Amino acid sequence: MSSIFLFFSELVRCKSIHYDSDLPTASVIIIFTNEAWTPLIRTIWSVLNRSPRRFLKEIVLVDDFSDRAELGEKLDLYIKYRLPPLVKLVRLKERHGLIRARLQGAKTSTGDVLIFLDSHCEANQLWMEPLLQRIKESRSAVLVPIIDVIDDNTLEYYHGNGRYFQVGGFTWSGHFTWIEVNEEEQRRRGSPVGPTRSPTMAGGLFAVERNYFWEVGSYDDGMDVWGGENLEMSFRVWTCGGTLETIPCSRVGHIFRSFHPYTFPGNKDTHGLNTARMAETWMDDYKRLFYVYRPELQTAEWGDVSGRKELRNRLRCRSFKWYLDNIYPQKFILDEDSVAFGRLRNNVSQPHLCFDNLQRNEKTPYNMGLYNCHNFLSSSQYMSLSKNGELRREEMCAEIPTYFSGNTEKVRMSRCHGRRGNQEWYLTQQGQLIHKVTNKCLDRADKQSMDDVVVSDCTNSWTQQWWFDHYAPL
Ligand code: UD2
Ligand code: MN
Repeated sequence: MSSIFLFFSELVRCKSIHYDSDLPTASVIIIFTNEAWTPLIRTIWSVLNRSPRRFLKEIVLVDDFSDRAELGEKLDLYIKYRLPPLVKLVRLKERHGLIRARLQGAKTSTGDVLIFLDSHCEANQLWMEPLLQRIKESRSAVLVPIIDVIDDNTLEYYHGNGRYFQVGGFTWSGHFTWIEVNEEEQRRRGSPVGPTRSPTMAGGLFAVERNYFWEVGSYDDGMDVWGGENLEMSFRVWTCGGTLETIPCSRVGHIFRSFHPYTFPGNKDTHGLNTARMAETWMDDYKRLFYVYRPELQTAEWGDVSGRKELRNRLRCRSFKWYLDNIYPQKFILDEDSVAFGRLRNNVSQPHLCFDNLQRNEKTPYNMGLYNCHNFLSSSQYMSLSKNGELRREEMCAEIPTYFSGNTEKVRMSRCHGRRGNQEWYLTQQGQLIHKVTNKCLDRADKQSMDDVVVSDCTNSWTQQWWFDHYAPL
């Protein structure tokens, strides 16, 4: 009942917003390689049907060298006989990947605003006006709609509850994540449907003023096929004077797929290589944390980024530290927001055992493990004791179930909630790590490599002495 009410009220709120009659025009750029016929056609028709003609200057389709038969002559004929002349098609003569395909689309476009879409989307009602209106007010705002889910099996459009949405974050491994809108931003934006600042964007669906797109450095054309360009653009826009915002009244559905329906020429890890280019250019010293997760990329062949660094200097962009402090202050910095970090080791007997996530999936809660200490600091053994007393990894914090009554209990890693409680620990001079609420100590006990780590009653035992690699100066 209440969610229906909320959905209704957000919808009404969005529909009651006034949009100017003289908004800038838009070129909608849809890139594809070997897209299936029906989602591509669905994307095109949803844009045609749901965008006011006076603002829709053109739709630019960019074929990134597809070889599916139906995308050849059949598509040419469909465009010629079934679609209005404002739909244009550019065919690339070799496979360029989505980054250079979008660059080609942008070069071809003549509208005031560029709106990029993936080739398996459905633009919803009133999707375009809120984007154009905001760009009219702020030409350096790069905008993303709310991305609704289209089921990849049934192709059904899920509308969500109409109110709740997340914005973009990132992991130190260089991946995009969805995060909550923090409280400060909820206050700053004023209305639940107001433009909401987002630290990063997913990448596929966004609007940008055409000249600003070029001014702020378009894309890194040294990036291949897929991946990484979204964080690159996010960090670049924020640090070089623009903003990145989610516009809640603009909604576009997207088919999220669990595989890539296209090849990666040369079987390259393009996401990794592109992200290394991004880290080298934009992350300053913080690239050290990216390389903790991706050590092999430090020496990989990600090519020359001097041109991108020159761009960064020319635009006098701010530092990555500025970005972290001002745009993503809630982001946990493993080695800066901590009183101690590194491997967390018990030395009582050989082999030394270290905390290790044992490659367990960190998206859901898991038990913390122990493993022989590596002779370097690998991501699987990286632990931090945060300034708020969390014993944590990037997003997951150690806790002990509150129903704990016996002598020993496993250490559970759950999403950090930032409210201390059962996620609060402290370190003693003797190296004990004590869980505050239960007053129990981390204990190696009789455990071996690959076992789960436990807490038990505090004693003077050496099995309860733990050492971090690094301690912050007091
Ligand atoms: C997400 C983005 C996607 C892109 C990617 C990171 C959303 C909804 N999607 O992955 O746009 O930013 O993250 O790079 O935010 N394509 C080509 N040539 C290629 C590969 C892909 O033209 O070599 C096209 C493809 O047909 C599609 C678009 O690029 O239209 C994005 O590819 P995707 O849908 O496989 O990426 P996705 O949604 O998993
Ligand atoms: Mn996609």
